[in-house]
Amino acid sequence: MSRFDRREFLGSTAAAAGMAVGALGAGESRAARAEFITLAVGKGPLISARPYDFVLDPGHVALVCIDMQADFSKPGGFGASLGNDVSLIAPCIPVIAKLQRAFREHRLPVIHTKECHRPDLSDLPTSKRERGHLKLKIGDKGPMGRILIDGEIGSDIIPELKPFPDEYLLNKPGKGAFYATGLHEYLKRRAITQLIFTGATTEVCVQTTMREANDRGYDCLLVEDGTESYFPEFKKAAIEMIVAQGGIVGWASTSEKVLAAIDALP
Ligand code: C5J
Repeated sequence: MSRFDRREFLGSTAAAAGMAVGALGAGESRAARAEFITLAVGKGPLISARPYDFVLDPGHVALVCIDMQADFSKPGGFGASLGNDVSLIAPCIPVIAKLQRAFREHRLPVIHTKECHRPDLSDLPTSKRERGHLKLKIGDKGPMGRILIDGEIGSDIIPELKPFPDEYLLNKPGKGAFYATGLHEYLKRRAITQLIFTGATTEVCVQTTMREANDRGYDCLLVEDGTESYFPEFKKAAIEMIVAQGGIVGWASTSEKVLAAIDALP
């Protein structure tokens, strides 16, 4: 999205900015109106981050919690069927819980994703089902129900991070949360332009979704202690890839710094 398109994007969606536009005269050019919107919505507390500070825009930010499902963090699920030590996901759980509390306290949106498939497997490509020659494949019955199938215990978000009834919970058949979902439309309708990322696993679904979001014009920040991988070295590398080259995919910071900025909000 070009700089001008981005302004158009903000201009077309920003509810708060709509009030700002109202302050402009009817004769103002579209470009002037867009510039005014950018200034109007671009202010907020700074999050100390890499590669440089991130300006939090409280009217247009959401917390995104990727795939915090039993299937990825508890024994007997998809993560375990792939041969992973799922206990490695545990450290990010209390961190995400804290961030969720802070966002809810400030009435900021919290979004949850679940990687899962329909019970009839109609949204599961054969390539995904067959990959890895696993003993327990997607759709097979495991100790937490059918692996990675919507409605089964394994595919549920873990109780510690259970979505509130009014929060957006989306099912995604792929690694990225924008593929075959209504996420982009949901965010545009709500004028959300900044995404604070948490979840599992860092270099698969979190990074894929961040890249998809980045290409769609969102400013993305990854909370380093709010995400985990089965491979600590992949987590580290993914974070470096995100912030390299001037933040080619986005920003990275810690929950402490994000919480400090949220706490500074009125
Ligand atoms: C994986 C995910 N690792 N949520 N999914 O297959 O990262």
